[in-house]
Amino acid sequence: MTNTPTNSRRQFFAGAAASVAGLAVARSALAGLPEPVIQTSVETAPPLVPQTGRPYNPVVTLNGWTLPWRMNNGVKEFHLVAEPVVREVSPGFKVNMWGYNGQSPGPTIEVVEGDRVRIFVTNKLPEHTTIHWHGQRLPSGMDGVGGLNQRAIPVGKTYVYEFEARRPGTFMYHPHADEMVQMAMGMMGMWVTHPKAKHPHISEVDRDFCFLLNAFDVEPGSKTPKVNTMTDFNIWCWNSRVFPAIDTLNVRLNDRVRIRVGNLTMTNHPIHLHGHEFLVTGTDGGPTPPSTRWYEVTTDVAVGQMRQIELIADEEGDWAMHCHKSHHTMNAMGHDVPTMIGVDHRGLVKKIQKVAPDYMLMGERGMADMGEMQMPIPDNTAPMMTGTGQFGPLEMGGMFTVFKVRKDQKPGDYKDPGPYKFPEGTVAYEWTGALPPTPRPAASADTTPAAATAIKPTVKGMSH
Ligand SMILES: [Cu+2]
Repeated sequence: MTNTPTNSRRQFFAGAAASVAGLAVARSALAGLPEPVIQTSVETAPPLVPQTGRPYNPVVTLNGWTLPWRMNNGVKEFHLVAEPVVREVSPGFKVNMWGYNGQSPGPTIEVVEGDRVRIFVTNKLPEHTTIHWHGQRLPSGMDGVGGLNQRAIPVGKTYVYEFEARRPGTFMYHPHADEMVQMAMGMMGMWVTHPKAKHPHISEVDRDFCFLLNAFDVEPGSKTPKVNTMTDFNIWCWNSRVFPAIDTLNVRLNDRVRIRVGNLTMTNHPIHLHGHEFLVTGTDGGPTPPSTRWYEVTTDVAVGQMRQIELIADEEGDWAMHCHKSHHTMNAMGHDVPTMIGVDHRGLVKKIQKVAPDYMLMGERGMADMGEMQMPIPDNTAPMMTGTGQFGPLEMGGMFTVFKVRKDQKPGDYKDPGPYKFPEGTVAYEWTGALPPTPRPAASADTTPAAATAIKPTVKGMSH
């Protein structure tokens, strides 16, 4: 392939003063665009150790992968293909999405601060698209807002983005054309720019994980997300997967661990880790100055934000890591269900079953039965509360996984070590001694509704 002088390309992209020769060179360069790498596996790929370009310590994308590149005359060249894909959100639950290179989310792009990057984007969607490189410093014409910064990429065409990765940090990419539909269909990916040298605010870590928070609205039994949903999504994902299909984060005891999280849903997610405290070492704007950091166990990731957290994994065990909005750790659920706790339903079920033989009553003792019940659900639907641990059902779904800390996990080994072997005498246990008498109120509970006393404001000119 012909090496392209940077100057001619710059002129070509500027669209001004491009000589005929410059155009010819640019065209021949495009003719030799890198072969796209396609990945359809939902497995977490091992870290992609750089074979060319400057060295760095690669990240691991949960249930994802890093896009390989080629070096062309000192420029890192990537090829993204925007296309319809089928994503297995959990076993038995496949969703028609739009994504990149065989997956939603698309592959993670990893570069080094100061790298010159050229990204070819081929549009195989049924409509136009663009890519916005969320959070990057770059020339305005490379920012990817359709209509504002560039023409949208027509169906079947390939556009080229080219810029220098100017600052280290955690970034995202997503379309900025028919954005609501294209993001609702799963078009997004992560971008990590590693520091070019030791950075005073970026520590070297033993494990570096990343994933995106994303959400879909898929009606039970259907396969394609509803694209006009604004906030009422029902499938809460990490990298388009739900518990128990989100891979666990497996680390060695005393590892320094960094976890990078980006939020491309339409609501905030308080991300909570059990058993450890962490520092927020990076935000959308890059690494945080150490004087601004404090320890937390939950950090809120708002819409469009990125957060990097860091910790020393110094407590062995199986530790839950999840969004703390409890309805985000469930799969598709009907929420127009009345609260049944405490309702006396004796005799009711049989009466209803005379007209509706499949009728089941749920919730009179809470909803925990849902975790055990093999209730018939429509085909291609993730169970609402699921997953089984060594002690029974977890009754979880959605944005939940496990942070596994083991002293015998090998350095650099990301494989799931299996369930934690709890040392003798360290698990919550049943009290088998005598119980004190349980105090009960003398009379039955008062079920009279509390009298409501309302004081209506009197506003001149208003009547109720
Ligand atoms: Cu959440």
